[in-house]
Amino acid sequence: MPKKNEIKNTAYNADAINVLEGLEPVRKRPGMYIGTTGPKGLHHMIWEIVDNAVDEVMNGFADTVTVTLYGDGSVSVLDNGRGIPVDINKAHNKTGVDLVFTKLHAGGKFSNEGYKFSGGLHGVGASVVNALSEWLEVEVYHDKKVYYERFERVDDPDGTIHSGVVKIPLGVTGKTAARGSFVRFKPDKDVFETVEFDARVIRQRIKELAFLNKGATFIFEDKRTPDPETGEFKRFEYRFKGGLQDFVQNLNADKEKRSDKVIYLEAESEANGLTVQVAIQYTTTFVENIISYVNNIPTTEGGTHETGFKLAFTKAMNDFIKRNKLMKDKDKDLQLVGEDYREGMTAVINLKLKEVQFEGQTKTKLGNPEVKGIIDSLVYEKLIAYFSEPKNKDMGLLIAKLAINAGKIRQEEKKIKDALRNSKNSMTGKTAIGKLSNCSGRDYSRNELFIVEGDSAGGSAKKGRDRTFQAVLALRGKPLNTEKSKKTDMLQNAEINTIIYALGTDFDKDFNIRNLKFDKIIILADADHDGEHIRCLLLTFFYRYMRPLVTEGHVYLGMPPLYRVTQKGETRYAYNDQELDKILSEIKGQYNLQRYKGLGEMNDDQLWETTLNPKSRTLTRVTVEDAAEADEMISLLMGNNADRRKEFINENANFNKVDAFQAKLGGQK
Ligand code: 1YM
Repeated sequence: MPKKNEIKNTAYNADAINVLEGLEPVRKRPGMYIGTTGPKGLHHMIWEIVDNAVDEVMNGFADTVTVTLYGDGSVSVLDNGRGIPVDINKAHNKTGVDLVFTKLHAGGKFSNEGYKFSGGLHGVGASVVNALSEWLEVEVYHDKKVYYERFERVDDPDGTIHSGVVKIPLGVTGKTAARGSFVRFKPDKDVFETVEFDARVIRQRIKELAFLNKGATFIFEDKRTPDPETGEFKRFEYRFKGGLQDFVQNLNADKEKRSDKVIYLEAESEANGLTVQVAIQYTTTFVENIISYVNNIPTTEGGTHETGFKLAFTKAMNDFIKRNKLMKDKDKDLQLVGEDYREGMTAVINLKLKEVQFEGQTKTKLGNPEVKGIIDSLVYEKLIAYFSEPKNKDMGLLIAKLAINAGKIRQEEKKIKDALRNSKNSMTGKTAIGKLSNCSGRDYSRNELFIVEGDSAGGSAKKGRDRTFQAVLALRGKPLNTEKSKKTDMLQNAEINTIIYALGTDFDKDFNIRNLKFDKIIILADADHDGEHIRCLLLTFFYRYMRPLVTEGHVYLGMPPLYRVTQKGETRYAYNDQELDKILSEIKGQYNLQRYKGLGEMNDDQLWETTLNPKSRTLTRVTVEDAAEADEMISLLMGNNADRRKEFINENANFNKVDAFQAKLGGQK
């Protein structure tokens, strides 16, 4: 409890005390409110405020949202909506602003009138952001006036910390013609592991929000450090008139298209007040890429909306094929299945829903059971209408042709697979085992598989490992680029085949994580361009064909050191240049410095000590975002669109993904 005299404005005393009581639990257990105090939680702070601004956009009151990073570690969000209410709410005897920023679970908005959809993964709201900030300022532009309020963290002499305390109560500070809300805050460095915002993460999300909210403008400004050459700050402005259609085209930008046409449909269920938008385009890849959102939140684990969509699509296409008699007599045994229609499909689904239930490992799976049937019938109806328009018939014919082809290949693959399974000297049997140096233990929850670049590093790893739980697979060359390959080729590629066999899970639609024989799959590649390429190819494979491995956190990047410093029999390793500088500044006298150009230069003891031994090594867990990024990079590097590649490199001049990837490898010790 605060001492009364510490709060300057007596009129606000009562409120302030309430506030302190209200926000205390958040500071005590930040993880409960934002999931983690790591980088993800830090960025979550921004998204909580952005959510409120985007709600204004979704409900038609605002059309511009700006996120700005500042040199003092603070960040602001601005919208041009109605403005957070500044009048007193009678029930609570507080202003709207105070309620929003000081009342926990102020999930119940002022009024439900005109309020439709809301995002917010945790729905914890702006008060949590306030509680976890050193300070937070709000400006509301309303009725030609600027309203301002400031909250701050207060430290008692006895060390007790109160955050989110009203420092300057809400009052009018000026005039304005604008309307909207502006929130600026500085995350508390005592709460978060890091308070460094990642511009790439923010820019990516801002762009995504622009795709999902068609016509609205989303701006990201990084005012932390000016460009050394131009002296200007980086600023990105996104506005997509085509919304989801632009999104799909952007996803496929570096891929070869079956047709430039994008199928787009939009439907609304009056009864449930639910709306759904879908955009679909076909590429020449052999994979299905469905991305879905609910109220602007990515549903990475899918859910009932995706299921409903797939059901509808399969039914509509089955109807189309029947109605147009597209199945030849000789194909009469061919039973097309849903996957046949989705090979090469890129689709984005955006659902707006009032009462959302998230479930799954990472709470990114839509659970609402009623949604499946609603989406199924809404989308089915729209698709039937779409394909019956004469101008869209070509699209239906194209998809039918692709699906029939895919169905035939599926049958063929099954034959090859069965044959491989049954044949004794196949890659799935002895040969595969020969390439894999398996571990002896059978505790799958402890076992680790190292996929190692090159034979010589592979050899060291085989010698250096603890063979009771560590298996090693040495890659000869580069693994196959699985994005451009047919599944039959993949099955016949030794590297890929061995990985599939070693993991025990099978792949693609037959993938089953319950058969996984390793808890960790650790990619060990050099910190150079080749190594980067290998990492990307493997991640692309896992992302495309064994995604749960990634989403459930089984895939890791090992991190070998770059330098070895020895002095008088004592050895130290440096994983990046800064670390090397630090070590060298600490030691006096003669020393010996070795720079590892690759994993292959390490002997088995050194490899064990630095990279294999769970007690001393450093691993980086691969996130879905990392893997998706790798996938995007592969598309780009492999793609034949030189202009796009150039554009990409320009766009990413300061956020270079390759660099970022490498920085990540070198930076996390
Ligand atoms: C920079 C962040 O928070 N904008 C924002 C928030 C609200 C409103 C408008 C708003 C909502 C409603 C009515 C309503 C919020 N108001 C509340 C609460 N941008 C930002 N813009 N009038 C204005 O939902 O009915 C919570 S958020 F609860 F006070 F109404």
